[in-house]
Amino acid sequence: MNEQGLSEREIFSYLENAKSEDTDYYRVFSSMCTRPHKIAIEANRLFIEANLGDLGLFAGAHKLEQEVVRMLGNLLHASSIDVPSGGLCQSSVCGYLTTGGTESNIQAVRGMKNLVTAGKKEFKGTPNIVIPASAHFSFDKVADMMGIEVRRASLDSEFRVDMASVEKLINENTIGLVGIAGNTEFGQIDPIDKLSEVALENELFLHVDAAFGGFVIPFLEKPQPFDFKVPGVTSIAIDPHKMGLSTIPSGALLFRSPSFLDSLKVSTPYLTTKSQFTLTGTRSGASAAATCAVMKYLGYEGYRKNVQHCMELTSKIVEEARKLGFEPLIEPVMNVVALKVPNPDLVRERLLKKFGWNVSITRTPRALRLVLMPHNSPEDIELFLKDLKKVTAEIKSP
Ligand code: 0PR
Repeated sequence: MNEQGLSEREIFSYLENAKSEDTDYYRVFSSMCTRPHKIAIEANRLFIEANLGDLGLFAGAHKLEQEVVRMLGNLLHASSIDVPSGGLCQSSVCGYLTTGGTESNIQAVRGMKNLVTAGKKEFKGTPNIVIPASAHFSFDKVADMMGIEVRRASLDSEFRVDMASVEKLINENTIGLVGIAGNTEFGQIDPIDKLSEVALENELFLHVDAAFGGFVIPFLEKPQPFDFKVPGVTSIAIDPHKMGLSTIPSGALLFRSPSFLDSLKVSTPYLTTKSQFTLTGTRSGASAAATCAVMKYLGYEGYRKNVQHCMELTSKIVEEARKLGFEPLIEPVMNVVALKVPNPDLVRERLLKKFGWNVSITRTPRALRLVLMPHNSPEDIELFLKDLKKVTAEIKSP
């Protein structure tokens, strides 16, 4: 730090300089985040100092958080849950706003572990969870932090978790299963109803990672079952800072039962509240305000239009890519496309270096991964495909 402060002009010129190195989401097909909605930005500013780590001081921001949990509960069919309202819960759902999918996934598994431990179950070895091989790398952090073995089930030819593989991996030390509703690389949805049957049969928890899909699937023409309507689902991660158009950091974790929140509690003797069930202490009230505002502003109709836009872009890119001879790995389920192109790593590099397109690559098999987000337009797709054609032709005959 410098001894004497800089002038406002100097600071902002310094900041502008740094900002010029950021992308503004133009030509970005690699991100699951997007520009926040203007309403979310305004609401965020209004609550910039609010700390949800000390609820007693920020009762207004806390009300907004509870309202978001209630609205998300409705979106995810929490009405089908039969738990008493009040206490830790908003109507029939319990949960809180996290920093994103990573924190939600960590806390969901921590809840499973604490509940099983409180039930005094004896383990013959390390407790484990069974997750799909396609799960987000946040579960590597779970494995690292929590003394839990993370067992990865293989995928079927459509990149959904293979149920036979899940059943084979379950043993007497298994505490829970994870299904993904909108996996990071392919946008595929695991068979949540089948996972639910197995979870109920074996008395296991079932966490659904809908960090990306939570704001997509309910607005598709034919939504697949993935939420609390499915009886075995015990928790859901859903991220407003992805397809929810809120500001970063905005995640949410919802539980079917208040016992989960209870199991996460630590006492906070000198705060305005007696206990805390969140992972982080100080939390952004601005994020709660932003999410609340954008959800109320857009409503179901607004999000439906948002998803429709992204799905139209998805259909367009698949249709046009096929004309160039590039097939998708699967028929897209949501706004994520993995295209089979020759030498995808080189194609990716050249698209970026020559034309400034940001795309990513799936792990296995390697394919060109495109996430079609609200910041993309039909014109972008046309330009992108022209450049893809040039780049792939060049690679074929250098
Ligand atoms: N679960 C799923 C299914 C996800 O796709 C992600 C993130 C997470 C959990 C973790 O969420 P947080 O990163 O909010 O903790 N998926 C994207 C990914 O890792 C996140 C992302 C977003 C990456 C924008 C890059 C980017 O520019 O690919």
